[in-house]
Amino acid sequence: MRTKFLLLSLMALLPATAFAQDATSKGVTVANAWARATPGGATVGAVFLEIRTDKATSDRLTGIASPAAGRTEIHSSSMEGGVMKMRRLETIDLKPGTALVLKPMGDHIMLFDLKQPLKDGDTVDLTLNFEKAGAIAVKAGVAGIAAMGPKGAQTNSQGKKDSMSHEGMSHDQMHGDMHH
Ligand SMILES: [Cu+2]
Repeated sequence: MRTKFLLLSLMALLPATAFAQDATSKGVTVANAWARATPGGATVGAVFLEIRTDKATSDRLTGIASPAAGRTEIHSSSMEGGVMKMRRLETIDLKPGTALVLKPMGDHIMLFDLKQPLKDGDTVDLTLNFEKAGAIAVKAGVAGIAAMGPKGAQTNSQGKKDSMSHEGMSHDQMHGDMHH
């Protein structure tokens, strides 16, 4: 309890621009959560983050919830014959001592039926549910529409677009008939 109180106190001292909040439960840490801003009218968004496990911890991500969205899904991306394909994952197994990095072009979390567009500078509340670690809540900072990483860690701040990203293409095109 004491540690938790101390952490909360420290977090309160962080400037509002420091979005990334790590959260840990039973050897599972969720870190660097961020989302991309959505174009006007879009009702689908994407969230990226890292899930790390301690050396002695194995677990399974079983679901994600967000008050910002009607529904969330975990997706994997892979190139098949030069085409980016997405597949819904029901769960993700976490091996001991690993860091699973969800990122653009890779695995990601989709937010469907967004209550409102995600705007640069907003934060999105997320709760990740794990089989053993239980619920871990984090806040995802919303970065620019073409961002390739969280704020403060952007590698292509020039807004260089990757042709495979969700943006520039509707999610229906991107995901084919896999949802709804
Ligand atoms: Cu997707």
